[in-house]
Amino acid sequence: MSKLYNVAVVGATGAVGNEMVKILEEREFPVRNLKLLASERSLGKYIEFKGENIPVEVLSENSFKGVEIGLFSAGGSVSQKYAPIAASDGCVVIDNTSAFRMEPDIPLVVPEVNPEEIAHYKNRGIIANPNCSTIQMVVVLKPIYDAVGIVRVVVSTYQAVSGTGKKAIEELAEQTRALLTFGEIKPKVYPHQIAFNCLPHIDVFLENGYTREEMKMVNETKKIMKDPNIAVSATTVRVPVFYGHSESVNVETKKKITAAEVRALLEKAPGVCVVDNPAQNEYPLAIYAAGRDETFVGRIREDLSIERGINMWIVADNVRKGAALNAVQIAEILIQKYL
Ligand code: 25A
Ligand code: L14
Repeated sequence: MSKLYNVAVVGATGAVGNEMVKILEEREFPVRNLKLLASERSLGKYIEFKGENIPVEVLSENSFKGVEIGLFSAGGSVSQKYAPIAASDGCVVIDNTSAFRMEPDIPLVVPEVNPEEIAHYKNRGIIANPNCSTIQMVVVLKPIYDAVGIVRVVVSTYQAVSGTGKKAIEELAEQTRALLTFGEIKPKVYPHQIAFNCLPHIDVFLENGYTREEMKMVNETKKIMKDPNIAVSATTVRVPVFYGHSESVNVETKKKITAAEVRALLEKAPGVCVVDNPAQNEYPLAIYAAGRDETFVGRIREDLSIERGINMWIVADNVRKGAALNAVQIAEILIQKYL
């Protein structure tokens, strides 16, 4: 019989943690024992895994004895504190927060792009899962980069509220209901009304005028693609969508490539699904990407304003490929090759 692993999900009752549990079951990850961890607020809750109701336990320093793989998604401060504790107990941490992503000795991995980096989990026992908007973009950029090189990327995002977690999903639903029934709304999670609105503001503003979400896209793209010379300019926008981030991406390539050539490249690319048939009104849409594993790309066309430019529309389920699925894919490679 093949080997089974003791797995812990930290933040199991959250939007991403819940999806991690589902994906472990769906993909038949070889789990011996599944430990569900969250804060005291979740005590008394159960989550179903393979037909069994598993009680949620309160995260503590002793949670990781005998655990081999820890999937973390409970926020940056939880990871800062508990990922090193887990690692010192011999648990390999796959961390969904931004806590460790830019640390040079911690691998930042998208399996379709840089799976070989997983080997460096040995440095600190931690592998970082990139930002959701970055993951879906680099999955599409990589084949283009390998074929013709990339000089510059200009991206604007249209991000779903599920990226912020459960409270934000509830906030969009409540505001929508209230506004349609002439009720009052009181923004809590976001600084302004999100229903029927777009907010050019994700994560906090930095001194350079960009948000931290925008700078994650800049810095993480360079690290994952292993090319500090790729210029990236990002504007990240929250839109009233529950699941699925959309992105308008403009790429300036080193060598000329046509739209047809890009389409042909992406049709063969792992994890990518080309949906590009404007004559039939077919292009990627968040409502169809939700619940799916692929990164969808369409509206592929040449940029008429420069010599070597391509425009695309890229959509993926931010909670799956953007977070939980990517983490489980990393875990799959980890056990196949290293554990
Ligand atoms: O701002 P931060 O700290 O960086 O956190 C960012 C948030 O983004 C989500 C996740 O939200 C996180 O809290 N997230 C993290 N990584 C992500 C990624 N890659 C990501 N989102 C997208 N992509 P979430 O609400 O979906 O999930 C939070 C989970 O973490 C557990 N948790 C929180 N603090 C913890 C902790 N676990 C251990 N120790 C801690 N200190 C959290 O469990 C959940 O599993 P919980 O028990 O705290 O919450 C269970 C339910 O309670 C509600 N709730 C949340 N906060 C409060 C609350 N109720 C009352 N008061 C609150 N303050 C939630 O609805 C939740 O369902
Ligand atoms: O850095 O609120 O992975 O949509 C990505 C989603 C931070 C929060 C990250 C959101 C998160 C963000």
